[in-house]
Amino acid sequence: MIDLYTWTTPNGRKISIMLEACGLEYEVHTINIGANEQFAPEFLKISPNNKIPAIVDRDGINGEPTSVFESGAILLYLAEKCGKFLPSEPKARLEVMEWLMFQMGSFGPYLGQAHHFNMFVKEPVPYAEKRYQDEAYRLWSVLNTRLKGREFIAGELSIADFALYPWAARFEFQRINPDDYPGVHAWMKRLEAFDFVQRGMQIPG
Ligand SMILES: N[C@@H](CCC(=O)N[C@@H](CS)C(=O)NCC(=O)O)C(=O)O
Repeated sequence: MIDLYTWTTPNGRKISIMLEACGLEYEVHTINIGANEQFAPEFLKISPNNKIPAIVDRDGINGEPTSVFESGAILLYLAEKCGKFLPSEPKARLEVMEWLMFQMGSFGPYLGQAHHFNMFVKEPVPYAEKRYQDEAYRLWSVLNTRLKGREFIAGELSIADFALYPWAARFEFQRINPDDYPGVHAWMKRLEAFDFVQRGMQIPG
């Protein structure tokens, strides 16, 4: 059994999609980041950077409870645990790692800033709005180029797809029209067709 600490955001949904795809049993614990629950001392013990997602695998390393924070680390941990969605062949594995890190370092942090300055800021900040909007267009173009003629981001369906999809799915916050990025749009539809992706995207309900 895995305890999943999460909220209704793309980073949380990467992990619920992965848990659903692996068919692992898990219990959802909501951490309402709007109510500052991420700063509770009990949560900081498993997620020292006060962010969701985090997991505790009750039957983890050496059969002992194992906590993991940072969504990229969690995806890698779960891929190793369930033996799926991360190839062992070195070249294929490297490609998955590259696109997973692209998500962790760019197609997430910068899009998160676009969400903030487009949707949640109290006073508009035109410089920041433009900076992150331009970066959103650029990042979607990078993803679009990569996905042209490919079914998934790196060979077979992988944790890199699960990391990228929930961020792409928030395209409205990024003022993106997916029709302008046909490679990404077709890939999103492919991902959306998986029932485990649909279930993962509903967590927490
Ligand atoms: N690099 C982290 C980022 C996680 C993250 O930014 N989580 C946000 C929600 S999507 C959060 O918990 N924010 C609460 C806060 O910053 O106080 C990861 O990928 O796990």
